[in-house]
Amino acid sequence: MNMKIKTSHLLAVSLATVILSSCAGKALEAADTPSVIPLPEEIVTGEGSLTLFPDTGIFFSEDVPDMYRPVSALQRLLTSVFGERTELTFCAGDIAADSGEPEIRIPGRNWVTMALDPELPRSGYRIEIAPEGLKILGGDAAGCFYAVETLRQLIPAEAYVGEKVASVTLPALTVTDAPAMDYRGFMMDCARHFFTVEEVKEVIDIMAMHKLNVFHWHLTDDQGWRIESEKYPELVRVGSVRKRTLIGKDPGGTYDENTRYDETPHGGFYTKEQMKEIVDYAADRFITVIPEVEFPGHAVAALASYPYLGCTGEQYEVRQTWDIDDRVFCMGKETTFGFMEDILAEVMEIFPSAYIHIGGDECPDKMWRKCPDCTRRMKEEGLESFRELQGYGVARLGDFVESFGRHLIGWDEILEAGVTPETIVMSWRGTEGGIKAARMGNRVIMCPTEYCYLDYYQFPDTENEPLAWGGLITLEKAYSFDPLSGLDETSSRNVLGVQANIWTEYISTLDGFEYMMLPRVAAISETAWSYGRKDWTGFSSRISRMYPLYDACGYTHAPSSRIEE
Ligand code: TNX
Repeated sequence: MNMKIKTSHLLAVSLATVILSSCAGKALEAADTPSVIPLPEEIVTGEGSLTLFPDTGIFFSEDVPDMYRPVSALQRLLTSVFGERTELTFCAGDIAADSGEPEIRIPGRNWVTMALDPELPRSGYRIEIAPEGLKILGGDAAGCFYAVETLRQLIPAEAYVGEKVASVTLPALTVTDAPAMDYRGFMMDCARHFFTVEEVKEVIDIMAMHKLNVFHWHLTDDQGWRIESEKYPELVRVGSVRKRTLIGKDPGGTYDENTRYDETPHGGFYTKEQMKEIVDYAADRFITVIPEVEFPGHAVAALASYPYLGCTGEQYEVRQTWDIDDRVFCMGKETTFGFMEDILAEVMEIFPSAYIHIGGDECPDKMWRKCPDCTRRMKEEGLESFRELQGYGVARLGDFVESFGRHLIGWDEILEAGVTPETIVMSWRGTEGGIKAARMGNRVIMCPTEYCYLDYYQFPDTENEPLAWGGLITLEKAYSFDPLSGLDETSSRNVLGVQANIWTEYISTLDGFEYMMLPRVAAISETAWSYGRKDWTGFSSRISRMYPLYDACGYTHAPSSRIEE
């Protein structure tokens, strides 16, 4: 037996046990019918129940790569229920091959056992709750982590607020689960409005609660550049701050003396350390961060910082209004590519993700048409249209990113100019682009505006809602999304998964952001995790059990009463 716990620690453990168990507190009992979002593959109820106490220990099999992540997650979960717990509640050792039980037992302690089961799929897990104990088995460490997130929902929400908990009783049951889709994404726009590291972390927590695993971080746009760069300090000094912010609805370019602005400058950026901190925080929750650097459109903040990056060299201001801007990166001058390659190299050093997002959306060619450098480039390269010029630029950066062993992701506009087979297409203007790309053999992420744009209104009576971009995506509408519709089995395999997006033109606070995210992100997460077993009636009853959990965690969400209307 390979015991990693020392006798002195054992003594400390039992002392801690005595202290903790002598504290009074509420005794909670979970509902008999568990309610979990996203819907697990199978829940089988058993006989009897299990009661967890404040001294619940965590016994985990050692020598499993990354196991410390789900173990820490479980420790955090138990702490949020029972209050501060001693580190000494951990114990690493062998799990007996025959029984699957820890080979040691400390009398008087209840244990959650966490181990791998090679029979389970990647990211899959099984939770076995029985009167004898609680066992978490994962196909890998990620699977164990998702089991912890399910356990969070099996515990009554009252456990996470108020008075200390003395015990939690859970009905005996077995949950068997695995994700249907590998890519379960969420995009946060931190360019239009800046959110602090702590706020971004809370959004990542909400993602983890819903078993999402890719955080697409929109970091640059016309209205702000948020990435600290050693080589290009003006990006932060100039590009990260706008003078003022449009208040109210964007009138579509017809601004006059009646247009209202908040005259307070708005800005912010992330240092390299902060971005790495986010990468690590997300990794602990099995979430990959994919950074997005917009190119060649949505570039005004970059051009304001370094005017030579534009076609005319004019000095611009960081943009203060929304919508599409004509001022984009010059595609003729070599300096543009030098800049983008330097930035991408810095970005790839911070973000270890296999994919790097290059934007590519909404890029007008008005400046290129008048630019001698751009037209010369077209002649030299034999390019017949301005879209081909955009394709040329994206392909160059694609080669650069590939030379680092990474792949490019772009919004579906990049299809118009031709893409390499390695490029991943993010389909946002409907699913047509995604369908076309998947049929071509490219990998695809589906996030059409119609279902996945959570910056759109969620209730039809928009006058009573915080100002939003427009559109209407009710919870039911978001839930009804079928990302594989229109695809045969072969091309369906190219769909990596789905993503919800929140753009922040009209969202300036974390509360406002969470209001748009919750509960609709739960619907998108169920499409990604539970594809093939979705059922709106079941979801609409299960979602009502999420509100107390959101409240207990301090997350703002849309009101449930209006959703049930
Ligand atoms: C379109 S989606 C955009 C964003 C806006 C969003 C508002 C995409 C690739 N581009 O720049 O913020 O609509 O919903």
